Amino acid sequence: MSEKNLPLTVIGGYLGAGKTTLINDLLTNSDIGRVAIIVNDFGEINIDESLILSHDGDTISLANGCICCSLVDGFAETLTQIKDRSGQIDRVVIEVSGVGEPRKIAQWGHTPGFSLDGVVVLVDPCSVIERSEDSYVGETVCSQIMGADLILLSRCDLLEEQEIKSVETWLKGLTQASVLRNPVSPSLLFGLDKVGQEQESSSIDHVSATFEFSDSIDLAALTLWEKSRPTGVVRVKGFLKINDRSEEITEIQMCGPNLTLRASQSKTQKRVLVAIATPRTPKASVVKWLKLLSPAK
Ligand SMILES: Nc1nc2c(ncn2[C@@H]2O[C@H](COP(=O)(O)OP(=O)(O)OP(=O)(O)O)[C@@H](O)[C@H]2O)c(=O)[nH]1
Ligand SMILES: [Mg+2]
Repeated sequence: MSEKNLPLTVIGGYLGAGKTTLINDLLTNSDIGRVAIIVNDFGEINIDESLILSHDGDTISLANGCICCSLVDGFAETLTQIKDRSGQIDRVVIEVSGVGEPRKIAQWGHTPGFSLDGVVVLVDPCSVIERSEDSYVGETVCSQIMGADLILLSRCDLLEEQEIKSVETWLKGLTQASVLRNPVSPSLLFGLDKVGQEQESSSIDHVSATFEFSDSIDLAALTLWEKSRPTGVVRVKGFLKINDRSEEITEIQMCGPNLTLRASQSKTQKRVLVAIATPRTPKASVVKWLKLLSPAK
């Protein structure tokens, strides 16, 4: 008996573009069937695995019938595990790390038992043009865009109409993919025409550092610490216990210049920050900065 192939959607886009937010919106707001989500995060500790709503451990069953897998065992092994449960799953969504090449990851959609449904790339219109011109990250940002079957603009809430339009015009010079502004109906993300092209890229690795905290942190110390961020650090995320805040664990998000704190929705008890910096940033400076936040004994 031949079973139907599971449609596989790849969601990419540069660090902090809004990939995990999109996946959580899909899980909470829509009826897209039972989804297996694979999270391929960058850094030693997979923060996104905890940021996916209702996640609880390496492989979980969600109330609405989704499972979430971290990539501890690699793609081939993870896809085999999903295929073994294919009767319980309607589709697969992969979040590629913010420095990864979604079009390359899309090759996994040709694994027996799966069919590539499309590559969606999130683009942050506030920063994309500047990043595309950066000598270290420009190639990564542009090849992510050129590999997309659909571009989804996040953070349109933060820009004027004219600014968004000029980013849309710029994107049309780079890709044939449709460009939509998030939020969109989930149905528009699936069953895409394959217009994305894989690029030859020689991009250099980003730098990541992780620090686990045993003590709670004062809010004032965090605010001060954030201002001493070394040049090159483009993304920080994780969880902390912060004095002066009522919740047990606070989610920390830093994308570009913005620091956001909110009560963690995750069941994780981790207190850990992952910082990611552009290629050639000295790792020692990032580690030293993370350690500065730890209260002196
Ligand atoms: N204002 C605004 N903030 C957003 C939007 N989308 C995401 N964010 C915020 O941007 C931050 C990063 O979002 P994520 O969804 O974690 O981004 P990501 O692409 O998964 O990040 P990485 O996995 O680290 O590459 C979070 O604080 C989000 O709440 C948006 O459309 N508007
Ligand atoms: Mg993410």
